[in-house]
Amino acid sequence: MKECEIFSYLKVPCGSKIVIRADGRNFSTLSDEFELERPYDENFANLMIDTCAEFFMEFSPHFIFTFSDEINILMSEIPFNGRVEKLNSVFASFIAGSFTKNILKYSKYFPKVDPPNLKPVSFDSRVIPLSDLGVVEYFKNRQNEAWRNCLNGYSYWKLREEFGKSRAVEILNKKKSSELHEILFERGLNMTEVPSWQKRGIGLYRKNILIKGYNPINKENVTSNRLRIYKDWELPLFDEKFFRNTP
Ligand SMILES: Nc1nc2c(ncn2[C@@H]2O[C@H](COP(=O)(O)OP(=O)(O)OP(=O)(O)O)[C@@H](O)[C@H]2O)c(=O)[nH]1
Ligand SMILES: [Mg+2]
Repeated sequence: MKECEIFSYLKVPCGSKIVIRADGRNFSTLSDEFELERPYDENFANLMIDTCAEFFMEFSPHFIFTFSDEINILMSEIPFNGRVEKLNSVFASFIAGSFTKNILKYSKYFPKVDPPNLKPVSFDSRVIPLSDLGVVEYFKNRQNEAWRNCLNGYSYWKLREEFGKSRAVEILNKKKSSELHEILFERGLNMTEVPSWQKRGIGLYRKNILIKGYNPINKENVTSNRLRIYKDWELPLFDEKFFRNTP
């Protein structure tokens, strides 16, 4: 029957890098059930980041970019012999398991969550093979999506407070981004003051961090460099230089 497992032969093209994009299933419902702050909830962002960090420790990717309920993972060394079925199923299940476990850590911030009755969360996953240039374009594109999401999210929730759901959707229909800025500005929100992580997303990568210590033998303070997983809440706009300099 092995010959019936036709998709198990599907592999990532030789020599290419890949991005795996995982996305939370039905997180609009989850955000209502957890009563997340709108449009952004910092505890939810931390929960996503802890999940990304756990993934980093397990699979050593090159870079992770997350915003909203999506996680973009850049791998240059590809495990499972590049088998697409393995990559999608193992990564999505690891992320879902880690996220579900980490909810317990944050449950005090989500009073509506009842740990014994917690429903398992699931993520979908897709594999995207990319060239070096394609990697930069891909992440620029996702960062633009984070920005659109941010502008639309603030506009929608501001208008919804004032006019209710259907009228807010009607007003927002086909508005240009300059008009959205205007709508928000008139209501006292200047987008330049919105935190960077909401506009540009959050990145995880390895970074040399200076560690201060004390050498008891020489009785002197010492410093050393260690490669640590760095959680970047202040990402720049992505460009080639960013990906060249990320270790
Ligand atoms: N309130 C709140 N909601 C969030 C936050 N981050 C993500 N979300 C929710 O997550 C959803 C993510 O969008 P989608 O992935 O398109 O929606 P989905 O319901 O997960 O749909 P599928 O991915 O197709 O299953 C948003 O629509 C929000 O409802 C947050 O910080 N606060
Ligand atoms: Mg989703």
